[in-house]
Amino acid sequence: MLRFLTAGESHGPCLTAIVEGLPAGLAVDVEAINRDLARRQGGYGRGRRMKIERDRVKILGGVIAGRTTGAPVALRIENRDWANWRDRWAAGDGSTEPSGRADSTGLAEVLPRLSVPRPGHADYAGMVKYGLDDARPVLERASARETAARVAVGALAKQLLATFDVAVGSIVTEIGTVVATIPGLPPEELWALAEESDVRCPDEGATARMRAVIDAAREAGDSLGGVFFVVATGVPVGLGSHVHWDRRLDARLAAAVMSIPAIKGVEIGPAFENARCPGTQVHDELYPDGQGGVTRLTNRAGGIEGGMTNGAPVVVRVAMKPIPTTLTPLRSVDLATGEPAETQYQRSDVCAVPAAAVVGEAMVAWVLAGALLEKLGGDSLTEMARGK
Ligand code: EPS
Repeated sequence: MLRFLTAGESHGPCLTAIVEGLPAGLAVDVEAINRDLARRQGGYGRGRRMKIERDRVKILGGVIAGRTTGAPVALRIENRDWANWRDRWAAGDGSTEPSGRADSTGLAEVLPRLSVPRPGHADYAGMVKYGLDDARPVLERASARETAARVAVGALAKQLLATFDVAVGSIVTEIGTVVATIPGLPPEELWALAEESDVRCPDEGATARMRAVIDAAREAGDSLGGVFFVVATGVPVGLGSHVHWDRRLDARLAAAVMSIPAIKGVEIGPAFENARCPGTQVHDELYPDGQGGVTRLTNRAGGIEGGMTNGAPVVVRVAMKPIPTTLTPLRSVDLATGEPAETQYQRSDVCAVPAAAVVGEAMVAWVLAGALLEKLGGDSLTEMARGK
């Protein structure tokens, strides 16, 4: 079983991930991981934090002489911003000892207490759930900073998939009210065009309009969400299974992608459009491919039928809500007094849809790598290849 855990706070010393279950013998390209980390940091609409960070991964276990050994892989990404926080965070003595203050976190002595939850953020439910009078510990872990660790993990999954000719990429198709027109090109060509756009959009005109609405949102002290696609190509038939709910690959993909902060909608293929059409216009008809197999002219199923991959590209469309931290205050309640209050601004991004698309790639790659490993079996890459 392939699994991973992450740990680390947004303004703590580092993010850590442990990946367990990778087969032995996978050549690990650290610079390819770093390239994905840089892609996630990019995107028009990011805030000042991204000027501080320069995410790079350190591998601390599970890889010897450039190859996985089958042991857990330990990854670390440092937070450069920690240098600006450690004194405040650790009560001035550089340690992580409690400050001795008699509130629920021990932090407020050195950091102002955040008692006004931001609507749309984890603040309110997290404070109530964990019995805190300060949102700081909640936002530290709810922060999308954690997704840097996921991108590093996902990059390992991509490297495993690549050895089986599976590729994963993403494009952004909407930011705010701007909807791109996507040229009818193969996924790889769309990905290459998206790489040239600082909003990850393969439509040049829409890229300019997306930048303009992000500028307008920044001016207005607001934030923007959007829509992106993650597509996987070269996926063999039969990953996942129809036989049990938790083995259905569409369900597993939806859960993984929905777990990315601010993601509120996940669609496989044009699912909502399909829901408005009769079945004869929806289902992808099969034709003999002339070599004893089948082919199709359409992919409205998004590459998944009956909870299994069907050999067509896996297409996942994702909706991201606008970031809940806005310069323009929203109405809330000060939980310290019970009185009405306005949210206080915390430094944040205006729009992180292009970054979320890269995180989406990581989560899709992760699920596909796990399903491939289940299908092929094996403790080493050689054994996996034998199962093909
Ligand atoms: C985030 C707030 C911002 C973002 C952050 C997510 O950070 P800060 O509070 O330090 O300005 O930049 O995203 C990242 C740090 C990242 O690496 O993606 C939040 O509140 O979720």
